[in-house]
Amino acid sequence: MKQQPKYLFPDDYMADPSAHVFEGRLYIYPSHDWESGKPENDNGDHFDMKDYHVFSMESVDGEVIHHGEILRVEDVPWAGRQLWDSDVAHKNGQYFLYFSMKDKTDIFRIGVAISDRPSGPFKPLGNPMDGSYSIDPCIFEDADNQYYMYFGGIWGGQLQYYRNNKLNADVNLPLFHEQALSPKVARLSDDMLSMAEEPRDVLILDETGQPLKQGDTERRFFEASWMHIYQGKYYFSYSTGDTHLLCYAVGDNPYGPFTYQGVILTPVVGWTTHHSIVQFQDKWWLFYHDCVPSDGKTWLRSMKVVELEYDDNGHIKTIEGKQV
Ligand code: FUB
Repeated sequence: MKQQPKYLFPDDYMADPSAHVFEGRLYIYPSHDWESGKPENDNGDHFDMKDYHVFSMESVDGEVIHHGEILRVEDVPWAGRQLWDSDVAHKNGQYFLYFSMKDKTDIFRIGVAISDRPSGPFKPLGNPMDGSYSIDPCIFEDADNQYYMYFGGIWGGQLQYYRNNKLNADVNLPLFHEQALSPKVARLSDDMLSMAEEPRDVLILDETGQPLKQGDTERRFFEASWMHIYQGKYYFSYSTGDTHLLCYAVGDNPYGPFTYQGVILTPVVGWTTHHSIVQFQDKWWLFYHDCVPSDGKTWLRSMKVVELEYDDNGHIKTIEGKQV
């Protein structure tokens, strides 16, 4: 029988869950929401998170183990504020936590922290990754054991202030009829600590092969990149932000281009929507969050899981975000 949505950790507010199978267990790396009292605005100041925690499960039906705190703002030498979405990758017995945080000048960068266990704690490097910017790192290991980092987010995620990977005081969001801003992807170096190449645009195309436009707000990229492979195809999924949808696009390789396919999750209760997709014990799972337990406070989100299904053509069946 299909698994219904369930909350994973009712004791505290956790969001942006990145799920991976490590050492035969399912590990979840969320953001840790709390009531900071910061005003709500389009820069996302109300998402003022100051630490990360990690969770694991032996099975999706089983007990959720809380392994505790794994990294705090004050542990990071270059820290400014706001620990936003993170992800973890495993290579050669080491675990690498990639995290979004503003530096001391209030610019979002991507940091790396290392542990020899998936449950942490993680020790941060002294500086953010060279050339990193914006938010929401997703680390994808391809079948040939190369690792790729997808990242980016507009509005509070600051992606609109960059062109050709450079901060540019003269730019902002494209106009309605112009090509949408693309998320970014770069292959990682062998030691996992830097990008082995300049970040490239992840192009998302419509059904005629044209890049999506900025005004196509129900399909264009906003934030929350995720990548998985299903039946040999590369599924790039993301949030449309201000239209509150989780969508996906399919391509033939990790760089794309990707052709838009449809909606994975309709709007949840709350402003943001953010997810990960993982295969575990012969089923596919969507990890996500909503704000039902906090009565709709968008900065106090709770992580959930629901089974994700494909049809015979490899299309993801749309899930209703507001089901209980
Ligand atoms: O949790 C802070 C930010 O909210 C994430 O980085 C975004 O993707 C959105 O979920």
